[in-house]
Amino acid sequence: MALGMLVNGKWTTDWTEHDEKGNFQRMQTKFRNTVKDLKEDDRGRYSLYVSYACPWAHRTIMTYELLGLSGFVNLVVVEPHISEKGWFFSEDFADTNYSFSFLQELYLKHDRNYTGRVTVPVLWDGKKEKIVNNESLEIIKLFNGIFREFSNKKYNLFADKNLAAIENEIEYNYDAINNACYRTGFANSQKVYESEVTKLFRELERLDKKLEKRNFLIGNELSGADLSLLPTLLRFDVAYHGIFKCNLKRLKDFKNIEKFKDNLLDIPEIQKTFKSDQIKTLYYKIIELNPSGIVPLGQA
Ligand SMILES: N[C@@H](CCC(=O)N[C@@H](CS)C(=O)NCC(=O)O)C(=O)O
Repeated sequence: MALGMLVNGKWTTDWTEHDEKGNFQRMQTKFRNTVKDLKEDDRGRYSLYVSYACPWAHRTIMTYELLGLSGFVNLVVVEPHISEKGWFFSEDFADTNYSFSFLQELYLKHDRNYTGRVTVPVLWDGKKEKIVNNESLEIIKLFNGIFREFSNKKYNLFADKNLAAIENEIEYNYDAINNACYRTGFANSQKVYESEVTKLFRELERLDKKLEKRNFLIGNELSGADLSLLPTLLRFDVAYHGIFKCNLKRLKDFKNIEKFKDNLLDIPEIQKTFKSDQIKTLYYKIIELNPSGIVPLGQA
């Protein structure tokens, strides 16, 4: 199964995210709007469409849970793997807003001539019936920002005093680790793969050293920087080590990273979002990488 996208409202699988040298280049998300004011009346107006398996969506789910937004924003979860027509719903993973069968229907409800990828996460405005935003980092900032008034205010993931440091850390780790795993896994040539995997493990060594004497990436408290990195760490031994060939070592071999990951997983709101079976299913059903679609039984 090749990943598809919508072109002028029609589904096509005839596209690629690779350049001519075999490098993986992720297409930018299209919806980058914001929510300008929010009232008690807006309870139930917005929905967050996610997959527990997707690392970018996972950041938004963790933020949603940590801030206790479940009474205010609906959570809609897709099946944990991508069909020929993209993300889909089922009886167990139902679209509680429109009973759609495919996520692409939501994008088409926003714009019936939409051109672009059909990705999660999506923040949906059920009143205007429009997509607000489909970029994970912007969604978590909206949750921690304007939605904060309706949250439990237990965490401030983007504290003003640390904002620049948090943003820099997220940007650095995105390129060095989060997306580096994808560049390794989707490399289309031996040369690109070897170069990417080597760079990735160099960055993991650096991270392991950095975490030697600290529990959080920035300051002494949980921040958006930790939440942005964690989904990749949680997928590493479960999926990336095998399917993406990120296998110079296991993540377990990096003692400080492992401790950092385990400490974060001890937070109950984070623990409940970690669904390793759904993660394995998503990645091992990428037919381009695993033609049989067989999902391994073991845990790494
Ligand atoms: N930059 C986006 C990336 C989102 C993304 O790539 N999501 C993937 C799942 S891990 C997706 O929905 N892929 C489906 C597709 O491309 O067809 C974000 O951070 O929100």
